[in-house]
Amino acid sequence: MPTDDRTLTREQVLDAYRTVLRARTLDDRRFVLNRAGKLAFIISPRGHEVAQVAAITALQPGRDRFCLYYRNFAAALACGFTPEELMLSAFARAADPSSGGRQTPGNFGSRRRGVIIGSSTVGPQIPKAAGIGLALKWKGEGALCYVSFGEGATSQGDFHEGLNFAAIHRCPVIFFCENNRWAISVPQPLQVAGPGVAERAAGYGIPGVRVHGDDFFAVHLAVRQAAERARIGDGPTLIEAEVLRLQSHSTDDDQRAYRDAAELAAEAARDPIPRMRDMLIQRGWLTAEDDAGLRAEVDREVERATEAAEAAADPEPGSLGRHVYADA
Ligand SMILES: Cc1ncc(C[n+]2csc(CCOP(=O)(O)OP(=O)(O)O)c2C)c(N)n1
Repeated sequence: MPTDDRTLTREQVLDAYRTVLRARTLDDRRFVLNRAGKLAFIISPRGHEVAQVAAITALQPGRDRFCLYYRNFAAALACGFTPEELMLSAFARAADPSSGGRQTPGNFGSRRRGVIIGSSTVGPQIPKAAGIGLALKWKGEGALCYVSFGEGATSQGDFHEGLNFAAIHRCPVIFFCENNRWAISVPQPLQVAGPGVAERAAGYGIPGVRVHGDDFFAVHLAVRQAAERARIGDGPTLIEAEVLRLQSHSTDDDQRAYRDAAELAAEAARDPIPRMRDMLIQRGWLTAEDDAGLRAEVDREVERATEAAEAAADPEPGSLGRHVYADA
């Protein structure tokens, strides 16, 4: 796969790396808070971060629309959510911008960033993105809709309906599958028939691309090319990024119960973040001292975000029915 040096500056790639570090550091902190009984439930992006940030870096938050899924913590940061906002959501505080503390953390929503809130159900964001894509095509502004999901979601009817509709109407949509090979405890061969996800694009007559999700430039290039096609009216693309699930499905799961210990150890040794750091060092874009400095800055940022979110107010109990029942 060619790299994509021509379109990204050193600053943009370092900025992306900072976002990746933010996602990981926030995730580590959320785990500690969960174990301390302060956060009820979290879903980790661990292993997916580089792919998520590389993809969003090829798009235009504020112009494009984003239908993210619950594992898209790093993607949400790349779309412009701040660490404090994501912590407000984790603590279910009133100031959480996604839902005012009402939704499961991981259902990201922000009107000004074009992030369209979803639900925890697997798959419905996919046909929704196809419809949004059609609306964007009618508006003729050259914007596109990006939608992400796991490989397990590709066995849902929603996936097939969404791809079919977007392909027929040549909607400007990027279907981005983060394939970590597990749908909770169900491995890919028991969930996805056929050789993989990218091949499914052929059934709808659209391009299907498979990329290594730990290769920042490869993911970025695949998404940029899909975006170029979408913006000139060439329709949707399906991208399958191969990623690692370095954590259990959620804090309510323990993957050691159903995954081989040797496989887990081998995957842990292939963590994409050190790989991205080494790539930056090899290019002369980062030194080990820069890296340490950056990590210390991100640690402080996450510390501040945690303190602010923990101290923030809960939603008013009297507002419990808001957005659920019509206001009297
Ligand atoms: C329609 C529906 N079925 C089942 C579930 C329970 N569930 C939540 S996440 C999940 C696994 C999805 O796996 P995948 O799409 O591969 O994404 P991943 O979580 O691995 O990133 C399942 C079965 C759900 N939320 N919605």
